[in-house]
Amino acid sequence: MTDPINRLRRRLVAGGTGAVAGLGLGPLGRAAFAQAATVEMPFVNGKRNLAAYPEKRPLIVLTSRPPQLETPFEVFNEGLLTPNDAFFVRYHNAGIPTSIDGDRHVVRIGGNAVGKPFELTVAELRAQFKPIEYVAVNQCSGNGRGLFEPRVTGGQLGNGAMGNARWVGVALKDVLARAEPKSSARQVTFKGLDMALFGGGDFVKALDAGHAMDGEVMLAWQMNGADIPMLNGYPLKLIVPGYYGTYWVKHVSEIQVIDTVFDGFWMKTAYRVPDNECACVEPGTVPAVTRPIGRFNVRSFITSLADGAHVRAAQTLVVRGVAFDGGQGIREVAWSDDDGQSWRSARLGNDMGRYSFREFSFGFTPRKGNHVLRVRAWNRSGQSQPMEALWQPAGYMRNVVERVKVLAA
Ligand SMILES: Nc1nc2c(c(=O)[nH]1)N[C@H]1C(S)=C(S)[C@@H](COP(=O)(O)O)O[C@H]1N2
Ligand SMILES: [Mo]
Repeated sequence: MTDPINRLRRRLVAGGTGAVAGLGLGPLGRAAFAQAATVEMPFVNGKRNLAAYPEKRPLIVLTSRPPQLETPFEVFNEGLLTPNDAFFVRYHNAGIPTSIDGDRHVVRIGGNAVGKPFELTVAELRAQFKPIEYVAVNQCSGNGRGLFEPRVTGGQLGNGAMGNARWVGVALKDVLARAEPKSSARQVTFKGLDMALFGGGDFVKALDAGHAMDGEVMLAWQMNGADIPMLNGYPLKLIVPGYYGTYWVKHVSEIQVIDTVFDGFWMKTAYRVPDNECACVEPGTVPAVTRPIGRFNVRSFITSLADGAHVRAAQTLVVRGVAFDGGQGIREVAWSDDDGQSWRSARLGNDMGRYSFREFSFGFTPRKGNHVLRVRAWNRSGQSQPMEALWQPAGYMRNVVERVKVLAA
């Protein structure tokens, strides 16, 4: 990983062979890449290759250009923080950066609603502002999209388009303050280094000005104690805790404070949900009115048992999992071994903050035969998960109470 000439210079594609031959491809990664292992996702047309991209262990490949990689679900049982080399990757446009000088990378701050536009390097950003730190889940709006019935178009993902990490950076509010925002400021837009090569427009996202300046939205350079991996947004990534990953702009290079509501494609047309309480519509129909997607709803997953697991009868098993929501924090997790007819409380683990995965566990002593385990979480404002999946045409915000079938013998 270390380049003797320039410590922070990262390259994605090394050499001219055309192969994905980046630095940091460990021996495990190289082997798996050569073998082209596959996995079967739990839906029709779910066969996927596993491949190790630079700085990544073998991950589930949804598309290779641009890379869209999903985390194999068993990784979430390794610990509450998702390792950087297993964290999912999502891009929209094929023109992704392959070489960035992390210290000299420049961020421009301007727009028609600031008094003093300026620019600075990431090295200056690190030196001149007070660092902040917290743990937060990043989750793609389409996490679990492949599981919708009826099926919807878009990336057919399982539930591995999420991850939990410790982020270090500076409060966006502090950086914007230096540009002297005017009282006319309505929104703040964010653009990264990646480019649209085939139409669709560069990926630009916007937050309301008040949200952008809430003191929590962060410009981060560190993820789980290390530089952010290239594919996850090196050297600077916008962290919008509690909000879907679409706002977590990678390789941030341009920030604009504007006096209008931004109407670029990725806000006005894409990443919108039905504008109602459930963000859902009758399956097969189209919403009349939409709004930009916002905070996560409540989710919970068993991580220690895969669907279809075989276990020992009459022996107590400690079942573990994770729950999270859009930032209220998890108050309770209940579990059922009879497909949701009766429920008991699970134990909650350490609280790593209201934006983090919250661990839960419970003891389960199965009788011989088949069982359907389900877990359901509530957040501190009493919001929970639906027993049957809510539906919307874009396949966003899936948060049904999951089922894990277990056979005890
Ligand atoms: N520059 C840039 N940032 C981006 C995107 C992108 O296409 N380009 N995709 C967004 C979406 S939809 C998601 S889900 C997250 C995924 O973050 P990750 O790739 O680090 O996991 O990045 C977001 N930030
Ligand atoms: Mo996403």
